[in-house]
Amino acid sequence: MEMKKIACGVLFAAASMTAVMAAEEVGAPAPGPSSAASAALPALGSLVGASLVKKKKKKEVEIHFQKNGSLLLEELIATSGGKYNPIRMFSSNQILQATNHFDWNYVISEDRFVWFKGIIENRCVLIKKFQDCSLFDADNFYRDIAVSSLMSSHKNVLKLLGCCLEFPHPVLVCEYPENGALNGIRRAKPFPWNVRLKIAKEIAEAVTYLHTEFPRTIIHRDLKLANIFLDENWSAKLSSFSLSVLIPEGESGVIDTVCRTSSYIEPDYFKTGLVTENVDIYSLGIIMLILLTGRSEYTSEVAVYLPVLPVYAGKLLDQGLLTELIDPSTLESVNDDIPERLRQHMEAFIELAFRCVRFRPGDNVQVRMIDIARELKKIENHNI
Ligand SMILES: *[C@@H]1O[C@H](CO)[C@@H](O)[C@H](O)[C@H]1NC(C)=O
Ligand SMILES: CC(=O)N[C@H]1CO[C@H](CO)[C@@H](O)[C@@H]1O
Repeated sequence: MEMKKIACGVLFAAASMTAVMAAEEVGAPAPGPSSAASAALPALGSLVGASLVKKKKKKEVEIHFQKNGSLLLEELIATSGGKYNPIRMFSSNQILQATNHFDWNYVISEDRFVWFKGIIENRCVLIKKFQDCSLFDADNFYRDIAVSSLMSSHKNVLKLLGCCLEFPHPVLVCEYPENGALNGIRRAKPFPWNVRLKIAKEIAEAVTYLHTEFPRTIIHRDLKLANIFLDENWSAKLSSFSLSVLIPEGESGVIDTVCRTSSYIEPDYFKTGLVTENVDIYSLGIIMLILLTGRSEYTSEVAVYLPVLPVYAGKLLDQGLLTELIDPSTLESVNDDIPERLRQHMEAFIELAFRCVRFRPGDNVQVRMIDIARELKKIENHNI
């Protein structure tokens, strides 16, 4: 509580200072004690048209900054309970320069956001700009920044370096993941089974942290390949917290709008709007099935909201057709039988994925993300 007061105090002080400065620039009398403003007036009289336009633009930028800054602060306080790190602010000039004015040649990935590769201060960065905003209201933008910042200390989260609030919508600046987004990469570079297993484990660990480490449980709600990046060492980096939801204290879920943003949507949430940890667990199960099978392209609109992949995988598995289920590029050679050890790992992995999507009838045991992370680690350590 004390933290909150102090933080707000600082912000209000900063905001009223900016207000005074903005008023000076257009020559309007500043509210309150006006000695500074009137001292600035004679100088304004001699300004030429061009620089007035420039100043006006500067004023707009400052107003964006001010309003949006206070929204960000509110979001930070809400998500962190008051204990948050300062967020570095980049200027719109830095962003425009780094991306050559949001040049499409700099784009490395795109869905609801456009991700630009840029260089700021001799360092490669990933710059994230929101594109289709119909799904989002202002809270979503600031939540992304606030939760990314909270999560940035985790080694499997795409680190937020800072943001820019001088555009109509915030722009995020993140560390640059050398191997790009997982959705783009799969087709370009097939990667082996152990990497896939590691990605699943690392994402489960990052989400466990999200669910358990903060004053209130936070649900990501948008786990999908497009929101997972890979660094130069193929470490998974979770990103994009704009749809994340805070669960009220003492509750296990909260009703919210159903965001039809992915094919990984948990059926109960889809029906009722109830967001619980299961929403993330389900999506992780789908991600695991995709990693295993290499299949994720849903083409039909209908299929998107049905658990197609679990049903499909279940059928093949019931017929003992593991070889047909798995992505051939996980194996050394297509003709090889799966070695016994590998087969065991894959079966344990798929069993776990089914627990996440709760596909097996009668299997009602509630799992938590931390259990999934532990099981994946066991498989990775050949400890099954
Ligand atoms: C990748 O691994 C190498 C060797 O362990 C390490 O020096 C480097 O910092 C790692 N890169 C990243 C981005 O973590
Ligand atoms: C996301 C968001 O709320 N952005 C706002 C930042 O501030 C400007 C100016 O006040 C608004 O127009 C944007 O909508």
